[in-house]
Amino acid sequence: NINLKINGLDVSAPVGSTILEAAHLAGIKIPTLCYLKEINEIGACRMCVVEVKGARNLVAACVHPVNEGMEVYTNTPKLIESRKKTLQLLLSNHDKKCLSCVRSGNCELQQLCHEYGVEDEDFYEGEMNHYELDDSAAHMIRDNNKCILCRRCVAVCEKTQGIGVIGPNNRGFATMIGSAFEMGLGETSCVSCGQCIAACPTGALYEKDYTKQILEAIADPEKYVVVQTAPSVRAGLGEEFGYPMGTDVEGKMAAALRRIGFDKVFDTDWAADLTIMEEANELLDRIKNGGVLPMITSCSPGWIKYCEHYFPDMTENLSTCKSPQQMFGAMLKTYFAEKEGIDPKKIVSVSVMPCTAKKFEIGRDDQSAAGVPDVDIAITTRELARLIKRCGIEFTMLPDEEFDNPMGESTGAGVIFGATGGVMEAALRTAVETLTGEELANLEFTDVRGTQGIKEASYNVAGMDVKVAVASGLGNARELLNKVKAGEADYQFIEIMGCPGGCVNGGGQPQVSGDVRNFTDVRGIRAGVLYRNDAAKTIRKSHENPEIKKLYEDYLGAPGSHKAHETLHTSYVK
Ligand code: HC1
Ligand code: SF4
Repeated sequence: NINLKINGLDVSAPVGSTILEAAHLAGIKIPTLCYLKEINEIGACRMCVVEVKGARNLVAACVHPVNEGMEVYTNTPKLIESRKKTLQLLLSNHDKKCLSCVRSGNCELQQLCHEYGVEDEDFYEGEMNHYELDDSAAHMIRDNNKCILCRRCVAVCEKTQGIGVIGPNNRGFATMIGSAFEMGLGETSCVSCGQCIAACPTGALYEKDYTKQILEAIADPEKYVVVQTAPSVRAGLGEEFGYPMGTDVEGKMAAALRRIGFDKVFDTDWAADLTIMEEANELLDRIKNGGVLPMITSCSPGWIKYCEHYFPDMTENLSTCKSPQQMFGAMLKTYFAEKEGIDPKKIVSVSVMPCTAKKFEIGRDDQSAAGVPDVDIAITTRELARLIKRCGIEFTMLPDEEFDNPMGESTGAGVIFGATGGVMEAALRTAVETLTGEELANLEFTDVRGTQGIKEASYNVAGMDVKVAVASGLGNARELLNKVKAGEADYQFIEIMGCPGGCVNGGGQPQVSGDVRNFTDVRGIRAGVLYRNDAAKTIRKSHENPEIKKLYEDYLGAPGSHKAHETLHTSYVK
């Protein structure tokens, strides 16, 4: 360890720590803005400056390593004045429409201005840039008038996702973040993952909001409006209402949706169980009949788009299963509509997702089982929180309520879909029991759990070696797929999720500010909600879901049947 003094306090920190990390260990917060741990460590914004005894200039704590005997000061008047000036300079070229800003209340720039007493927003008056909004992508808006050039989005897109469709254009005062040749984001190979939104400290990046359309549909007596909620929404939504990260708000969420006025409050988890039935069947079929292996999961639309753009020769490896969101919509407008005698054209199918790519997925081809789109509106967890607040619902005072039946019934296998490795574990629970014909002694496949970017495991099932791999975050996916292509691995089944950690860390989840994110295992804490939810269920295997069994008996026949193929499977473009 290295011993140093921070603000006169003795501090000991591991070798290689930065001043920022050492201060954190000692309970001292140094403000940051451009810094994202392991993603954007460029020391550019100057918010984290500190004084080091003997050093001539102020140093950036986020990148400066600690040395033995170092004396650091983090909150002298000089530093506070310097940070204030930095903020004033940022504001001098910032569209300060804070009242209506989507990030008002959790904007990191606003928070710092507040903390540093920046009372004169127009201190440096002068020329300002004016940019057109970029609304060309299906899922998001880019508003460069609120961009502070921190480059967090650029780094996430490039490093974490390995995509790199945004970067700085021009120089000096004219510098702006955008795509090459100033193309609209929608014209690039952006995969709609929304990880850039999650990384943005201000209101420069945000999802396309469809809350208004939902309220209009609900108010229309001609419409039958049904909502489904993704596994991960219950693991994140509470953060918007002051609950600590890691709180399961499933019951309150169902109650809130009912009070908003949806005709049925259903659960994507039900469709996740259905996905497992179809996907496990497809896997066993490919293994037995010489189909293309490894088979790769297809629930994450950011991943699907990535595969189509960057690994077009591997689209045959993708499972043909629609995602649970789309399977849900398909069954809603066919099975449920027929059963209840409702015209599918009158149904408005709404999904709440931790994901922005789901907004893109609903418009894909071959996603309309009843001749109308399976899902009409996909909103994020953040939009749902907005909707709840706009409807005057006191979330914390709500009772816990249940989902409606039949499409609200789910098993523990369905809920773990939201964590990396969860789809794999759910599929294994069903595939192994189908292969062996015996009940699993232990249904927790812990090798595929955890937040590592790439995981591998091998299981001996009925005398056969089944090799599997799991990757989350598209940079990790690329690494894994290159291994497969180079013949260095012979998996039969791979799970890939577009966002690092899986859906719990999706681009549509509640914003987590940089200073929290840098020192918190957000993915692990939210995933914990799903694993506890699973462990508390009496039924934990998809093939034992009574409502799914009934769906097959009454409507689909068997997994992989003609009808199942017509409604629940899809195709890809190369
Ligand atoms: Fe996901 Fe899925 S788990 S993709 O990560 O397969 O978004 O939560 O809804 O569709 O079920 C997201 C989450 C979600 C689908 C399921
Ligand atoms: Fe990059 Fe994803 Fe943002 Fe698109 S949505 S610009 S792929 S980080």
